[in-house]
Amino acid sequence: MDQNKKILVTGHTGMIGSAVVRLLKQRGSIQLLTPSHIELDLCNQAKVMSYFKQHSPDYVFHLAAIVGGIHANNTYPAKFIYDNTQMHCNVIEAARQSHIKKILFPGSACTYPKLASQPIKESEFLNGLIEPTNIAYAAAKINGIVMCQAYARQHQLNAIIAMPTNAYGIGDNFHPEASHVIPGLMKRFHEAKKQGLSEVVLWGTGTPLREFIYVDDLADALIFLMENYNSSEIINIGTMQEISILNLAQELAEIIEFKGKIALDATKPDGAPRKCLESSRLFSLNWKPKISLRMGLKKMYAHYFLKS
Ligand code: GFB
Repeated sequence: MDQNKKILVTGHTGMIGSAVVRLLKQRGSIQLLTPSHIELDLCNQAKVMSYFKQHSPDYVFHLAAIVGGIHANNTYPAKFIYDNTQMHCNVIEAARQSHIKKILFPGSACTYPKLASQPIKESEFLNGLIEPTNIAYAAAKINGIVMCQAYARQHQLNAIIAMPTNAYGIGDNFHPEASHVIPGLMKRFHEAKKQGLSEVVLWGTGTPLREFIYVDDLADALIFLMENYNSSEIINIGTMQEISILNLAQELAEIIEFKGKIALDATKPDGAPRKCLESSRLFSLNWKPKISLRMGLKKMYAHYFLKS
């Protein structure tokens, strides 16, 4: 990306958006556009159109989204589908009207079928039924992906679609019910250790397999794709390392030095049984993640809980 070009990052206060902004700033004097919610309400079509007209961004990372873990997805499906669809419809159409150079739209591993063959290749997209706990969020993301591909075909919009695996790290949400598994458990283990509790409860059976990417690696991959990838074919971003939720919990307990028991609450949903992305297309372009799960968990724990 040329240093004179303007880069718009929507969702710059979120976990992924703030990591992208951090990395872009480290690269020096690029012109970053990071409007606040008051400056730019992405759900308001007229405001999005006029913002694009006024600021003429060249590159757009559309990273604003309503996100949450399994419980939030299951509890607020209307918000997840309505806000997310509205935001990306407005942004993609404004991108077309203002002739931007390129837009990056992130899909999500949860748009793949619940029982997709593993590791999940890009060709699994729309090849089966979606996991019911996140159908509304996935449907919004599927709409965004298909919209990018339609705009690329009909209007030659340079829209690229990155499909990230589950991300975690600095900027994560620790809300006890709305969070994803890593921040949720990290906080519970930490509190349990502090209060001398003898047990921490995991949601579900502990058997689901997940792949996790540290947010700095994900941000690096998104910038890499913006600079090096020009196709509306979906491209996966993962680590190709998977772990069961129970093993993840044991790893966290070790890092946090929680010595009590890990119990299971099987009345809570497991979600997809396995979600590991086949990322060899990305790796063959010469991008690889740098931060192991253990390293990422330690960094995140130190950042949030070991501050003096
Ligand atoms: O992180 P998580 O909510 O995301 O849950 P998903 C992953 C697994 O961890 C599930 C289990 O099997 C949960 O049942 N789990 C155990 C917990 N304890 C906890 C806990 O304390 N909190 C949470 N949150 N989970 C989400 C989708 O699915 O993945 C979203 O709902 C999004 O749409 C996101 O795509 C990346 O991988 O199950």
